[in-house]
Amino acid sequence: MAKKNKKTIITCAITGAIHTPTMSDALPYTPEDIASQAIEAAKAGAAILHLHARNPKDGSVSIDPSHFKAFLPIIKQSTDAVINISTGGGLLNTMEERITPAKWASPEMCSLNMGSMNFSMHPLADRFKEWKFDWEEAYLRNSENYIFRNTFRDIAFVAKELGEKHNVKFEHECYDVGHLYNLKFCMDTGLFKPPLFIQFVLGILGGIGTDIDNLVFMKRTADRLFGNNYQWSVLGAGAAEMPLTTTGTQLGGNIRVGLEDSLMISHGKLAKSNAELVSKIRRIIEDLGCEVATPEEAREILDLKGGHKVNF
Ligand code: KMH
Ligand code: ZN
Repeated sequence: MAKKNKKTIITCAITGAIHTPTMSDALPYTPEDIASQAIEAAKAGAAILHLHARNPKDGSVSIDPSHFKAFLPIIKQSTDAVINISTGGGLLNTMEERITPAKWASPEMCSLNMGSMNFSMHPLADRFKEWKFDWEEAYLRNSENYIFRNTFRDIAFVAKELGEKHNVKFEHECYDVGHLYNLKFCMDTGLFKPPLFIQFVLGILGGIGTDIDNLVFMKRTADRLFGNNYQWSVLGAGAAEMPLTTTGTQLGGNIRVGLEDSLMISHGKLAKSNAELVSKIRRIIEDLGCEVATPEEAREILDLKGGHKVNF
């Protein structure tokens, strides 16, 4: 059981690059919707906001800094939450392109994916017959042939461009146990300093599955590799979102929810918003005797240096 009074950091991943507008009317893709859902999620208890951008005309995945510029200042004005910008990009982007928004924004935090892998959403395409926008079906089907490229050289490049030059803290996204060993290797070569913030990502097609055994295996492996030098969080893709984040809380971890990772509030029922997902897990966390960390507490837990100057 989780220790009483342990503060749990909630990350909310607002829109991502997996789901498409046809799948849920709640998925935000205009700057106004991304901003208002992010602000509401922060009010509901999210200390970290993990953000991708989309093209406001059709909801397609965008790494154009102007699309980030359209919502980041609005979010910053209304919340103190830690802004975390994705470096995941879309299916066709190079690593250089993927870090363009973060290089411009210089946020406190960015995602950093810790290994190359298949990363596919193609089975989702068979669930829909009609599409809101033309790009959606091909985007999903093409992911069947997609390699999510995150080589050691790519990782070192991001560490230099964002970590070293912009003092960005990373959310190290680990989709399988091998990614923890990649991270350990990189840490030993001096790329990253503790405390690390590791996101265990379970349930992506191409990564480790959502079994509780796998979460325990990831945590035990990370304990062995990083000892006290890390903080961990867990996300479960799709239907596993609430069950796995509940288990993660019980194991003493931090958690991530949001429409990027799951569109469902409960089995078969679409969530109305990111804030609804945050509110639900917040209630569960509090029922388990834990407290939700404020943004300031999250900064302290993750050793985010004060005085970081963002560029938005
Ligand atoms: N949607 C997550 C499973 C990133 O933004 O860098 C993967 C992700 C990647 O969050
Ligand atoms: Zn993401």
